[in-house]
Amino acid sequence: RSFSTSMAQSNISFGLSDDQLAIQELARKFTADEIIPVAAHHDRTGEYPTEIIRKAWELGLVNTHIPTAYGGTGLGVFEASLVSEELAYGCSGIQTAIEANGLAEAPLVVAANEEQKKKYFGRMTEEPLMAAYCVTEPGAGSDVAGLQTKAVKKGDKWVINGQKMWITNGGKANWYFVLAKTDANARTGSAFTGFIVDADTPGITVGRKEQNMGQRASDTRGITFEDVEVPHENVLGAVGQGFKIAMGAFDITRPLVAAGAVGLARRAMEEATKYAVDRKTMGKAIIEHQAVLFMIADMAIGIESARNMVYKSGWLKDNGHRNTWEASIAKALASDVAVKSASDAVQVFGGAGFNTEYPVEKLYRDSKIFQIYEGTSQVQRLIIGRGVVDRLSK
Ligand code: CS8
Ligand code: FAD
Repeated sequence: RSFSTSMAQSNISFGLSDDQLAIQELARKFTADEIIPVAAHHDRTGEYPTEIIRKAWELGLVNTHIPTAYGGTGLGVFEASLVSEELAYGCSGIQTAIEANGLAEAPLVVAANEEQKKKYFGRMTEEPLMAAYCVTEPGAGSDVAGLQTKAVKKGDKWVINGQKMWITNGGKANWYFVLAKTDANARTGSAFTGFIVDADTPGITVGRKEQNMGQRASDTRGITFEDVEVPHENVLGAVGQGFKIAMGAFDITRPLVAAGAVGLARRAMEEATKYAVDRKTMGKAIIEHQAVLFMIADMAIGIESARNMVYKSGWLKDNGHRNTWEASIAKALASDVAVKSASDAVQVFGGAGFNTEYPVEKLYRDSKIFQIYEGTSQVQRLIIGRGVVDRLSK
């Protein structure tokens, strides 16, 4: 049997182009010069990394999804994943603060009209501003369909009432993407509407910065909306399309959150390997004890596999294919790899792993959130499992 296309001629490639290598190198150098030296400080103090974000913004490492027509770098999900992995290698808290802009912008990539793009993307590329994605509420996180924030139409305005919780960049954002219920009787796919809301609109109250276990440089807050008036022109897509727009945004950002988890895992592997080469017990370097070497090998297995899923899910999206299933696989796998690799890195360091003078306890604390935000590991498995059933029933 003969095939019309050989593997060499097909469009599958595991090599990065010169441009992709240059983007990766830019992000790697920025991380080494600007993030790694101050990551422990931001972790200890919880100080927001304003200056680092400004420098990253100047280099085009922030707002990577904004098309060139609006002053952005117009990177694909694939290229953006190269940036996320590098930034998270330095500090996944700082990377999360940066990537949360991309998350707020993703619903606009999915559904904004020309005027909205000019106004809100334009703003983000003119100044180093932040934005936030407001979906989760105190009573509904995994169950987005259960959220209670409501928007009611009054004349040519919408009035929003409700509470959002755990919002990254909540206290720093210039504008928010807000998902609110607009039709109590409709089915999920048409019951919600997405709005762009300027952060200085009267009726918005931003809560205190939450004290989190890890990623402490990132700013996480509750936000209350009380009779917040939003002009109809700030409705994203059509009224009733909000749930699908909010989910469509995850198709762009879950591969990038997964890339961040890969970056953290790679840092854990490298720190653990360097330590294991130096540290001696029972007459040899601990890396020569197979029990230790195998922990490092497992980290490499996880990192390589997870990165390949990041690349595949990004590539699918950039080439116009639905990638929801692959994005969930990438997110679930990479999060588990990050948590396991960070935990094992602490193990390799022994007592020093438990101490704040050494780098791996931060990785351990930072890693856990990857299994929770952007959809918990259980929610990813729900999407993946449903996908398996759907595929088999076709
Ligand atoms: O509720 C869904 C879910 O994904 N839950 C998890 C929520 C989540 O991930 N939250 C993260 C918040 S943001 C965050 O944490 C930021 S972290 C900090 C920043 C980091 C840096 C980036 C669910 C559980 C998967 C599904 O819910 P259901 O209620 O079961 O709805 P469905 O029946 O699946 O879907 C309803 C309709 O929507 C359509 N749909 C679903 N997914 C998609 C996508 N694209 C387009 N449309 C979609 N991906 C679905 O087809 C249904 O449409 P119908 O017309 O009704 O058939
Ligand atoms: P719950 O939904 O109450 O889940 C509790 C537990 O039950 C979890 O283990 C979950 O997996 C499990 N569970 C729930 N439902 C099911 C099910 N059907 N099957 C199996 N298991 C299930 N949200 C935003 O909108 N914007 C942000 O910028 C943002 N940033 C965040 C930053 C941080 C630091 C944190 C902590 C959260 C952030 N979130 C944000 C919210 C985050 O997405 C939610 O916390 C997450 O989706 C889980 O929701 P929940 O906390 O309500 O947990």
